[in-house]
Amino acid sequence: MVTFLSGGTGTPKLLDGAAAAFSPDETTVIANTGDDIELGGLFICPDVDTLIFQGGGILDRDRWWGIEGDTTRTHDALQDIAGAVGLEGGPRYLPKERQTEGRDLARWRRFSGVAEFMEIGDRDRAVHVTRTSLLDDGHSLSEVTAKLARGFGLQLDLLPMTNDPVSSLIHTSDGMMHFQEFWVAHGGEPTVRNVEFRGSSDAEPAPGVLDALEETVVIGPSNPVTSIGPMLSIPGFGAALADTTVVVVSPFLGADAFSGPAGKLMEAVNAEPSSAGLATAYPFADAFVVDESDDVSFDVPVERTDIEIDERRDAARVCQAVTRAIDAVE
Ligand code: FO1
Repeated sequence: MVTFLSGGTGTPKLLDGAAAAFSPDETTVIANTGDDIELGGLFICPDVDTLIFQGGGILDRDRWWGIEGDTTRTHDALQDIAGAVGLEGGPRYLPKERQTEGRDLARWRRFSGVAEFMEIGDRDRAVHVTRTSLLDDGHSLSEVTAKLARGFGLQLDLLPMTNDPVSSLIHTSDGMMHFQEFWVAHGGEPTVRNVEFRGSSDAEPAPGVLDALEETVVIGPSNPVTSIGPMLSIPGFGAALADTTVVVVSPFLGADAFSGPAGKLMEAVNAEPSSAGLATAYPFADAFVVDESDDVSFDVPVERTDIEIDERRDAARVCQAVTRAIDAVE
């Protein structure tokens, strides 16, 4: 049995090759929900959805989010209406008092849908309508995720990290903003001062998460700060990782991260923005997989391979290195 911790791009890419090394029936994936967002009343789980669409074979693999070939008629209509009524585009964070009203899960990540600042495809939106309606009907995020995963034909078990509101808020030189505001609306440009996972101290791991963390854990090449950081901020999560075998796949090729703002965010939390910083981010790691050109050293076993993942065979190669790293520890 193996458990992967996943954000929205790096680890899903690795999972493309996981079946070559781990049986899907014996694989659990715990997904980050810190960058979930409520937009125009719809609850959106970008990392969970990437994993669902990937497992269902319909992921837009150029962008690594959304559904391949999806249309954007509703999204385009929202821009047209906003223009017609004279409302400029851009994120509209709802007033402070509205952030803690209504659906708990949306605390501190609740945005107006006027001129929708994220592009939501039409079929993608249907998933959000379904998820939001099931949540309003009293189902937990775990239950909804399991239903969707089954419906889309996933073989592995997919768990959200928590059923509680944990919101990744980026404190920048331009003020505090939700992760999606920082990343999508501002292109990850503002200078980051601090990263906060609001709500995490009151959050609990979702059902099944602590059991899954008793198995061998693989932290894929995801952003240590905003993809894995929200998980580590939940009480009990880090302690569980300290008690099991953890193999970390580096998301860094030298000082360059594979995707997203990992390097910049590492610096903001005072960790070196390279593989060397992973020892700070993941003090419980028992082994690392790094690029063959990376001369980083750790005081635990290190496996080296070409860790760049463009195709399934690359992912399979990195997964083979993960199995060697597990063997070196267990
Ligand atoms: N990323 C973008 O850069 N622009 C978008 O308009 C956008 C829309 C979007 C809609 C649904 C979804 O599930 C993901 C979406 N993403 C978009 C990706 C997302 O912002 C991040 O890449 C993940 O949250 C990071 O894992």
